[in-house]
Amino acid sequence: MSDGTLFTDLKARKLIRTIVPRGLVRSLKLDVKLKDPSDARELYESEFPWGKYPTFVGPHDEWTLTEAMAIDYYLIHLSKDKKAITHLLGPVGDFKVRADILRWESLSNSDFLIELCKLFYPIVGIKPYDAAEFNTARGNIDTMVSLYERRLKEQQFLAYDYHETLADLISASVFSLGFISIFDEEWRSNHPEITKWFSKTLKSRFFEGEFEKFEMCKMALQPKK
Ligand SMILES: N[C@@H](CCC(=O)N[C@@H](CS)C(=O)NCC(=O)O)C(=O)O
Repeated sequence: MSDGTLFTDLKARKLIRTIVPRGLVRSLKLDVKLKDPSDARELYESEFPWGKYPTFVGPHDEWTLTEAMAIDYYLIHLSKDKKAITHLLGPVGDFKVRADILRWESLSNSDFLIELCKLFYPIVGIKPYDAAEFNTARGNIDTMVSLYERRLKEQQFLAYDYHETLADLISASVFSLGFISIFDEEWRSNHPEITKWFSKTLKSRFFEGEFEKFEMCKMALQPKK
């Protein structure tokens, strides 16, 4: 009996919040099935009417989970590798580090990704271009980028100086959307700490199968007007 099913994006739709859970299932060798929601429409409609990814169904279908951060947390605890658990979630009892991990996870998974999508969608033509909205989002991104930058000038990774944690995995997966679209060569030369951190984090063993062929944009892509 498997430990459950992760409903994730198996069709390369660039659904950012699905990257980390998939990487965790692979790298931690979890006994969790991976399924695309399009292969389980009825179940998805009855159990997950909000229709977002990722979602998780426990063994025997007796319980479900939504929200990427909660799913990541649960998947990590399915691992038998105790060292990997503290590596990703912080040392047991160190509430300061653990709170900091949650802080960066949340900023990246919510505010930062939402603003980034306001730039990305008109670039790929998913949403119409609105100059005021685009410029506001650009300003918000710059403000939030400065928070990551300030932290990464002080230490190698966001929440822990010595190695990546779940905070870095979630944040780097969100930044990947920026690096394929707007964080171009010029931006990268102005943000060396973030670029170095991103390249290092992408090589994390917990991203198994996710970023093998990743390419950053040369020039920032422009919105379709
Ligand atoms: N609050 C949810 C948001 C999930 C979410 O919006 N996922 C996006 C992918 S990153 C999605 O399902 N998009 C497809 C859609 O909205 O149809 C979480 O943190 O997991």
